[in-house]
Amino acid sequence: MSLREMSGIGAAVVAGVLVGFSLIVDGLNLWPMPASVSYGSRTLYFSKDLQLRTEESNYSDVSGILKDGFSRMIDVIQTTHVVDGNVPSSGALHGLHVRIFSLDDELNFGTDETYKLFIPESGDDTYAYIEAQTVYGALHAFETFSQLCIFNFDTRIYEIHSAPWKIVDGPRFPYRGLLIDTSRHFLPLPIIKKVIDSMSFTKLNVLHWHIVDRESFPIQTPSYPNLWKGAYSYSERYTVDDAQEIVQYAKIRGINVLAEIDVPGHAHSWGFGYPSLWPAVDCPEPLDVSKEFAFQVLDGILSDFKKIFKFKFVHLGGDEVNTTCWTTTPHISKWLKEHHMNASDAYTYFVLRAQKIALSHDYEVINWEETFNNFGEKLSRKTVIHNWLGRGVAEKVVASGLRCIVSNQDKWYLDHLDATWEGFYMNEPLENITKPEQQKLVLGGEVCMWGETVDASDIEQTIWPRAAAAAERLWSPIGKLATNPNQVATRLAHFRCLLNQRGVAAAPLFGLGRAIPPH
Ligand code: CP6
Repeated sequence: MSLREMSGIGAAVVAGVLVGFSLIVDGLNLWPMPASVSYGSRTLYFSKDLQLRTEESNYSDVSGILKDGFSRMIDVIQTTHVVDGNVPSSGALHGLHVRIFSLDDELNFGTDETYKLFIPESGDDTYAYIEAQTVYGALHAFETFSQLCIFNFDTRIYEIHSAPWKIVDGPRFPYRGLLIDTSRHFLPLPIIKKVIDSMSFTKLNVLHWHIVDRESFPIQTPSYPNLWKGAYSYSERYTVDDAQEIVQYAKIRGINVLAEIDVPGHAHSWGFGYPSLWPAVDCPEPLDVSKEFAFQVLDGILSDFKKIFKFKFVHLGGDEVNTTCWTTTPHISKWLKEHHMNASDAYTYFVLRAQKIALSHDYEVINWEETFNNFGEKLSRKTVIHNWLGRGVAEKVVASGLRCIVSNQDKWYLDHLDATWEGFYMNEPLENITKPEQQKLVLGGEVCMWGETVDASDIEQTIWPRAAAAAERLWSPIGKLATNPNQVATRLAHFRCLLNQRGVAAAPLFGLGRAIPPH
């Protein structure tokens, strides 16, 4: 099948949804594909006023996460269409009955995200039934349910085809991330919120917020209030309240926020507020390893972060450290000699000391892979290594007993505009890792939207739909994943259109990053 034919089928499928053909109603249009799906051949109908029932739940929803999630789902399916038709007396769906076993709404790494969704064929008082350990599993069930709802333009009501549905689902990996970078380009809060919304549509669960880098320091840190003098401008900054708002906005959608502060490289902007952190004005990176003040500032930032970012991990970077400024700046080279260190010892010293500070604030640490490649055996055993440079790294990391997150740049870097969705789909985090105890150490993966070449104007269409391809890889069990990406092109094209309908500027599958399709 040629590319052109393929995109033609994508369009036909969308037309199928719009006019209510039964063409697409065989469960193929869920994204990501659930772990287990079965369905029948009956149709259910609903218009407005789907009810939420929660009796038999242990969870009491004082925080409103369930109720809000339910009304967001209703909004997302009803804002796209004017739903004003009458529901036939037979086959009416009245609502969703949700049963949640866990009492609390704590969200963190490893929170149970499994759910079961049963949609019966019909009865006197027909309710879909959701069971989940936590409210976050129930949110995933709502998302799956919303993807089964098909608007009928003739009757102007919603239909659910192929009932009864029985879906038993949960994630393949506990860590399913997306990196955004607010240092290279400032991203206004509404844009970050839109990214979070769209992540919830694909069941991604970690927003890796690369907040600070060499270009700008946009966040308020009360312990060292001059740091955000390194922002691009007075208004391009995040207050503590803004950051808390992001964390809360993400939390009620089941998404953790991983804060990154990348040291000792990638930290030029710290010195705009505190110039003594630079080795020299004309040689400003990495942070001055000889100064106690550098570690005091890091300690201050992490104590500020601990009040905002409740995820059990913090990311301390540690990549791309060029130590030239340490050896060429007289006071630092003197300090190195006094401490019997060469530049690479000093790099090790800085990263290990930064780790200790984070551990003292009760964070576990994620570091980029160079730290492992250079001095892996010295790292805290609580370290998670974040791969980016190459493939085959996860293998070595887990063989050494450390945990790993996979983001190899050849496949999962969204800033590589020529990286294709097929490449995103086919990137397998467990490649060459066969021992079950080592497989468990691969926490998951993350797609990275570095900020040098994107901003609020184009971040959405650069992320989507390619991030969705990775999201299925990270969610669906290996047996549900296509062995050839062509097998999922139509379903992904359909999901891409769904994103568009929900106001997400997801690019065409055969648009971004591709040469003009052949005729
Ligand atoms: N910024 C930081 C970056 C990158 C990294 N760290 C990066 C390097 C190479 C490519 C894309 C991004 N921009 N802090 C590497 C982890 Cl190709």
